[in-house]
Amino acid sequence: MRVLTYAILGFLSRKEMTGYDITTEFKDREIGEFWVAKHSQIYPELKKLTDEELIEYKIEIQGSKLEKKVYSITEKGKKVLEEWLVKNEEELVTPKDEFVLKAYFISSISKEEARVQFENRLKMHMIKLEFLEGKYEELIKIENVTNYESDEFSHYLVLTRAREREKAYVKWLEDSIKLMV
Ligand code: FER
Repeated sequence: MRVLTYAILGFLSRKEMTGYDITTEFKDREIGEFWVAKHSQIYPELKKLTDEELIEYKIEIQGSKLEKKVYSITEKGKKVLEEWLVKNEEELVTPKDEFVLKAYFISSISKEEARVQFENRLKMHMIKLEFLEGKYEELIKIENVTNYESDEFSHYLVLTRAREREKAYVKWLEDSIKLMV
C-alpha cells in the first residue's frame, strides 16, 4: 500500500467525498502543508481503491447533466485504515533535507558565503514559523482543542509538531550563524 492510500482512506473515514473534494484538500487545506499529492496521483488511486473494494462510490447528478462520483469507505477499507493506524513503525527514517546536506559540505566555501546561506535559510524558516504561529493562535481559540475527542485534535497534534520543528530549526540556524562570525 502506498501512503496516499491511507490519506484517502483517512479522509473518507470522516465523510463522503468526491475526487475533486480530495484534490482540494491537498491543494488548499492543511494536509497540503505537510503531505504532497498531485491531482494525477489521486484519480488513479481512487480507481485502484475502488477495484480493491476499500472504497465505493455512488453517482450523483449535479445540475442538468453533470455526474459526479461520491466516494465512501467500505468496511474492508476501514479495517485497512485501522490496521495501518495501530501498526508499529519498523524503523525511523530521517526526512531528507537538502539544506542539511549542504551544511555537511559547507566548509568548501568561505565562512562569509556560508553565513549568507545560513542567513537566507533563517529568513525562510522565520517566515514559516510566523505562519505556523498564526495558525496555532487561531487553532487554540477553539474550545477543548487539546481533548482527544475534539474534531481539531489531530490538526492540533500536527500543527504543534510543525511549530516545534521550526522553532528548533530557527535556533539551530541562529546558533550556527554565531559560529560563522
Ligand atoms: C496547518 C498549517 C501548516 C497544519 C500544518 C502545517 C496540520 C504545517 C505542517 C508542517 O510544516 O509540517 O494548518 O495543520
